[in-house]
Amino acid sequence: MYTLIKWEKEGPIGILTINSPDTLNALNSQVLKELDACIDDVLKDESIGALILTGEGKAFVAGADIKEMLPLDAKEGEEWGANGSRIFRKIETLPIPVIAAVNGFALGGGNELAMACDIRLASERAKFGQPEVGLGITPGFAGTQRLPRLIGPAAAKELIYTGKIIGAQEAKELGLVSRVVAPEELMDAAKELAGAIVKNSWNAVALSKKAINDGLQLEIEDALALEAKIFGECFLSPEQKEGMGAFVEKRPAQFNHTRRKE
Ligand code: CO8
Repeated sequence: MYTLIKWEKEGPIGILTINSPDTLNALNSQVLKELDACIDDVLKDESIGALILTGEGKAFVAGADIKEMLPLDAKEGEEWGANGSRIFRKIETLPIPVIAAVNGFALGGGNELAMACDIRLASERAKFGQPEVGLGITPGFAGTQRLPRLIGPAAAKELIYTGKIIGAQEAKELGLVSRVVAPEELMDAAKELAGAIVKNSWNAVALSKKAINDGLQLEIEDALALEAKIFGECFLSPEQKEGMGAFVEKRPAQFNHTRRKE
C-alpha cells in the first residue's frame, strides 16, 4: 500500500518509518502524501495508543525535497509550505502521543517533522538544523514557529540565521531533544517509552496532551480555566472510576483502553 514509508504495529504501538534512504528520506510530494494517508489511518485505528516516527538509513529526514522545490513560483511555494504544515499539524494534534526516534539527519523539514511530535529521542548520530537560509528560503513547515516555542527565540534565531548543523548532545542542551542514546538502543528506548505511556489511561494521556498543547497558546488565566475544564472532563470517563477505584481497593488498575472521543 505504501511505497516510501513503512508501517508496522507492535500491539498498541504504531511505528511509521520514512523509507526512502537513497534520498535521505527527503520529503517529496509522494512521501508527504503517504505520510498524510498513514496519519489518517492512525486516527481511524482506535487500537493504537502511541506512535513512533523514525527514518530508514542514515537520516531521519534530510528536509523537504530540494530538487522538487527548485522550480516553484511564489504561489506554488506557499502551497507547498501550507501542505506540509497541515500534515505536521495533524501529527501534532493526534489524540495519542507521538515519539520521534531521530536516528540521523533531521534537517529543515526533518527537524520540523520531529518538532511536530510530542517527544524527541535522539541517536548519538543524529544531527539537527534549519539550513534553509543557505538555500535562499525560510523554514516553511513551521520551523519559525515551533523552534522558538521549544527552545526560546534567541537560540532558535541563532540556529535559523546561521543554518548551522548541531549534534545530538547540543540539541539536548538546547531542549530540542529529551534524551540521547546509543544508535542501537534508539528503537528500544522509543518502544519502552511508548510502552510506559500506553499502560496508563489513554483518555487521560490524550486530555493531558490537549491541555498542554492548547494551554501553551493561551494567557495563563485562560490556560488555567482550560485545564480545569479538561480535568472535569476526566470524570466522565470509566477510566477515572477504574483508576481511582483501583487505588482505593489497593489493586492494579485494569484499563479498558479506549480513545477519547471529541
Ligand atoms: N532534497 C532532495 N534530495 C536530497 C536532500 C533534500 N533535502 N537531502 C539529500 N538529498 C539527496 C542528495 O541529493 C543525494 O542524492 P543523489 O545521490 O541523487 O545526488 C542523496 O540524497 C544523498 O545525499 P548526499 O550525497 O548529499 O549525502 P551526504 O551524506 O554527503 O550529505 C547531507 C548529507 C549533509 C544531509 C546533505 O545531503 C544535505 O545537505 N542535504 C540537504 C539538507 C537540507 O538543506 N535540508 C533542508 C531542505 S529545505 C527544507 O526542508 C524546507 C522545508 C520547508 C519547505 C517549505 C517550502 C515552501
